[in-house]
Parts: sequence; structure tokens; C-alpha cells
Amino acid sequence: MPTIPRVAAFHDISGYGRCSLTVAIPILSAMGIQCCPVPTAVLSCHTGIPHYRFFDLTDFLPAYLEGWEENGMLFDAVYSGFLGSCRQIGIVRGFIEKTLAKNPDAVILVDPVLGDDGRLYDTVTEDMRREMIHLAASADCITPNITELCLMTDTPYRPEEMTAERVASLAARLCTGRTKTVIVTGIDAGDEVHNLVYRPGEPYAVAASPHFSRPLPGAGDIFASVVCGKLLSGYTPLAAATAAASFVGKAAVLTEAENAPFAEGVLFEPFLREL
Ligand code: PXL
Repeated sequence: MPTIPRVAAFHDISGYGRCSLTVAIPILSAMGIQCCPVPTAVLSCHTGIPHYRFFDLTDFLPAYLEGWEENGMLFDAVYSGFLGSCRQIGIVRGFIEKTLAKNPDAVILVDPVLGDDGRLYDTVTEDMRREMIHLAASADCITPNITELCLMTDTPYRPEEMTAERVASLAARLCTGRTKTVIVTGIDAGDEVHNLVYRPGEPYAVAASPHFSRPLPGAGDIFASVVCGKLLSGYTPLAAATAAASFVGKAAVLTEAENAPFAEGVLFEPFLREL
């Protein structure tokens, strides 16, 4: 039987808007990786779209994961994104610890989904922000956007002051615990968007995509899902970030060319076979 890497993916499922599990599953599958979802919440659409309905699944998670444990299920990676409650963040930490005890080589990727454009998402509380900082320290690689970088380092959000050096020095503060790679996404750099890869003891590097003229919800989830798949395929963090920036860039160009409404998110499906 071919070895197909297996990822436990802790994200919500939003029925409309192309984010979280509805991007992680197709992207990982297209890369030849099995994505085993752990749905953290069910939403009718993501929280950036009006009239969303949100159902937190925290109470179901312990039994869900116990069922996996009783079957002895093993994972090559744990990948988390949008989490529905503070308690849930602790549950993900517990699952990471158990996974690493069984497979010390497992890749742990935490996308610390907290907010964008300088503010927390609707469902994210101050307690969740603090817990997310703990969770991030148990990951090999984290992928905060600029807002999340500021929220996690108690830094006022002033994107105009975010030079590459400043971003790298804030990223360095997040290299605690297990974390060896911080990829800061969505840095506005004029006609490009930069994603800065920081690893302690190495010069920082940048993976660029074209600049988008409007917010693209879900772009961070698409980016992190490609990074996850590429890290599992043996790419270096910079090569993984470069592949992710290129994929998001192509999808963003199409989204703008089609003038797709905000609620559609990023039109990525036509590019899946290129992964
Ligand atoms: O794209 C991040 C994300 C994921 N899941 C949900 C969200 C958001 C951002 O708004 O609302 C439910």
C-alpha cells in the first residue's frame, strides 16, 4: 500500500465562503495527503459574512477524539486553524501531546486564527487569544497574519510600521517552546504581498504574491493548508511558503479578474491540480 501521509485537521466547517475545512480538505487531498477533519464548529458561512449561524462543537470533541484513540489512529501531522472556544484550544494541545508521544516526528502546524485588519474575529475572546499563544508554542511552525502577530506579541497594530526587520523581530519572540518556524502572512508591500519566513539563527526570507485590491477572506487558510501539505512532502519552510504564495497569488488574480463577490472568498479550485 502506498504511504499516504495523514493529517488531523482541527478547523471549523463553514458551509459558504471558502475557508477552514472547505479549503483544507481539497488542498491536502490534491497534494496526495489524507485530511482527517476534527470539526471545531459548524457555521452556515464564515463570520465575515452577515447572518452567519455558529454552532460550537467543543462538547463533542473529547468523545470524538476518544473514539480515534480507541482505534489506535496515528497521524503524521496535526494542523489547527479556527477554534470555537477557549476549552477547545486546550483539547488541541492535549491531542498534540498524545500524537507526539506516539510519533515524535509528527509535523505540528498551528495557524493561530484570531483576527484580521487589526481586530479579533467576532467569536474570539481575550481568553482565547491567551490560550492560542500557549497552543502556538507547541507547534513546529505557525502562520500568523500581521494582526495575529501583533495580538500574540502585545504589539499595537500599526501596519505602516511593519518593516521586514520589525516583523522578523516580533516573529523571533514567538519562537518559544517547540516553535522553529514563523511564517508571517499578508504583509502589505506596495504592489506585492509578502510572507516572511523567520527561523532562529537564519536570515529571514520572503515569499511574495501579487497585491490584492480588497480583503480576501480565507486566503490565510489556503496559504496554511498548502504549507502544511508541502512540509509533509519534505519541502523546506521557505519552499513551502513560496509554493503557498504562488498558489494563493494565482487564485487571487482569478478572483479579482472575475470580480467575485466578497462572500465567495478566493476562487482556488481551478488551480488544485497544479499543487
Ligand atoms: O479564514 C479564517 C476563518 C475561519 N473560520 C471562520 C472564520 C474565519 C475568518 O473570518 O470566520 C469561521
